[in-house]
Amino acid sequence: MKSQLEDRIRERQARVAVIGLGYVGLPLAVALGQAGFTVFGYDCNQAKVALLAGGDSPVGDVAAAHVAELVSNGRLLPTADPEVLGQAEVVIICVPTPLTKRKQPDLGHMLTAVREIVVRLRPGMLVILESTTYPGTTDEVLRPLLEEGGLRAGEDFFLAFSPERIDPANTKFIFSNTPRVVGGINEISGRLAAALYEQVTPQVHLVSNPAVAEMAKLLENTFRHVNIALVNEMAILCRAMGIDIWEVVEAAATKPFGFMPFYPGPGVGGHCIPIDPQYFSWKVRQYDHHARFIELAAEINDRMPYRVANLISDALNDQGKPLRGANILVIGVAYKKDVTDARESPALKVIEILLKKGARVSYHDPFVPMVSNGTFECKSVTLTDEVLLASDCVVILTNHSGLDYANMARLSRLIVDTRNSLKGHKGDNIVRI
Ligand code: SAJ
Repeated sequence: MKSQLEDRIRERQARVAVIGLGYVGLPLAVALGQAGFTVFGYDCNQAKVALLAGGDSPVGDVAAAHVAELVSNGRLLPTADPEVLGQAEVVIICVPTPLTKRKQPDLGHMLTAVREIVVRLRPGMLVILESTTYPGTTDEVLRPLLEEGGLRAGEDFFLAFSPERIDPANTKFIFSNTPRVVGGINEISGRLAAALYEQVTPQVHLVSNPAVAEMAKLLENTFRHVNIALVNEMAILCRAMGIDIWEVVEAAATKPFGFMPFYPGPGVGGHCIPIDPQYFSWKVRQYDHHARFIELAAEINDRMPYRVANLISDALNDQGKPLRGANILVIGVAYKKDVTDARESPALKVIEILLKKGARVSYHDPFVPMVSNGTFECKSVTLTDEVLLASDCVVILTNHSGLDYANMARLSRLIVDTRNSLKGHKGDNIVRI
């Protein structure tokens, strides 16, 4: 049965609503608008909606010019009014799925979105969840909630899951050239969701149900989480043995098959890698299993900020200086290079630890003008020779492009490099992770 909705999707006439216009939802909304769809961009954040309606972009990887063009030609309609959901034929949920303080899945944003959909759900609508979550969420949580209005999933309306694969600041792999995985609760749901993504991505990989798609996403990110932990542990062991881990990884990476380089760092930040694997380990415990790899990896990655603080303390000690009262200049607080996001950044943990030990900490990050994590709040300082010379220790936590690392190596009394930004530089003042 070729549903009317499938025709409208393939003709790009279907009205689409995207819920959540962050680093996942906005690139999707822009891609759909550029493909010719009319897109309601719904976000509860009025300030963000106003910014978008003014033709600006709150997401670094989305050009304001693209937003402005779509808003002016009526393809993208930013709004904070959930009523628009009732006018859509396809609704895509792209809201955050963080962890609670007890490291358990927090589906609050998603459940709010579902409640706003269910009261406006009409026969023939397609609902797609993109937010990363544990296997079973679409079928066991979304489906019954959406059916509370009396419509039957898979028959009266359609339901699927398709994980986002946005890699912030990645200019090589972007929305329009990254394949999609799609899983519907039944054949028609999968086919409709696949038809939608076929309009905006090069390859759609249709799987048999939402749980496979949910699990594929968790495998993707757990793969990174575990391998980052492996190389962090290797770094600790190599340091104990006086071996340069960076040289080791570079050498191993010459193998053209069966190896993928990961690099040590001050810990794992962002809203995905430190979080998504915890969704999986939480779920498997319901089956009396323990995802030991994930839990061990989290333990290793979570310890890295403390190891960096100890590295700084030991390096100062070698110069006869206590950490207490030392002037520490942090270079980079974003969770990874060339992004403006400091959420879950390990740099915030390192700063918190140093402050608790009595150090005086300032930071420079051209991408992040101010940070606060509840225990401290500070603004980025201008990076000058004077600031470098006045620091007892400079510590590189995020290896942003465009910074003058050679000058830092030259002027710093002591510099701790957790990102190999000083590769090729030598000096007794340089300490590497
Ligand atoms: N990190 C390391 N060593 C590494 C790689 C990363 O310490 O070798 C650290 C980074 O500095 C950062 C954290 O891990 O603090 C996460 O970095 P990331 O690039 O792995 O993760 P995200 O959250 O920026 O983006 C990832 C995507 N990244 C890649 O595929 C390269 C992808 O997994 C997902 O599309 C995205 O998460 C998501 O939204 O799930």
